[in-house]
Amino acid sequence: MRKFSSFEWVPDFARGHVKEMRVRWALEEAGLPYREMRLTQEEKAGAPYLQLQPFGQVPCFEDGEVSMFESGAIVLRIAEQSEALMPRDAQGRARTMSWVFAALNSVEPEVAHLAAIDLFHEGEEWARLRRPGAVENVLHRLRQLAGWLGDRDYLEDRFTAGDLMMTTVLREVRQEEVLVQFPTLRAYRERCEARPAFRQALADHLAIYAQAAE
Ligand SMILES: N[C@@H](CCC(=O)N[C@@H](CS)C(=O)NCC(=O)O)C(=O)O
Repeated sequence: MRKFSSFEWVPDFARGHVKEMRVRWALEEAGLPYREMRLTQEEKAGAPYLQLQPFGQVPCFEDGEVSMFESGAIVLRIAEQSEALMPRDAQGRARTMSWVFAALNSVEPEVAHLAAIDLFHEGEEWARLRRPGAVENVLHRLRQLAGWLGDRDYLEDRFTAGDLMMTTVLREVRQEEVLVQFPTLRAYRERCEARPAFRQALADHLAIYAQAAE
């Protein structure tokens, strides 16, 4: 049975955005059954969990054959086992992997930098000075992404793990001043979020915190 880690509690701003969502969504797309390993804040820093995830983060993943960590690597592992996430031909596989890495390495760093400024450093002098440059870097990447996407539904000719990963990164762009400039990316994100697998994953993820509040 496949198993991944999640947190039994996270602050409000993180709900719906914890990186285990990527794994949950991938497993739903693939139609593979799974179990969760819900961690307390103490457990994530404990020696047993650090054997599974050296940085004390979620998600980690086990499937009976491998034990691994890093959401991108885990999603690719699941994609290897499901054509729903990655075509079987060499070119299709290569393009899927390219987009997974593009989301994580080319787009996410800029998005995460701006998010950190707005979520964690609002009002600090350095953040006020840095913010315009950080916004411009996000705009630049999103202009390039929108240019590639054009009027396509997905990054390639069908939905892949690359779209899954890119959507989770675009979900971190919460600045209306940025979003308003990219109607096609907003529509792309919403198209991916409308997939039944995403909706199921999000509902199951949010249910953790609804239970915690009871
Ligand atoms: N690069 C890692 C990042 C994972 C990550 O940032 N996880 C966050 C939750 S979204 C976490 O566990 N934060 C707790 C911590 O860093 O102590 C991945 O993609 O799996």
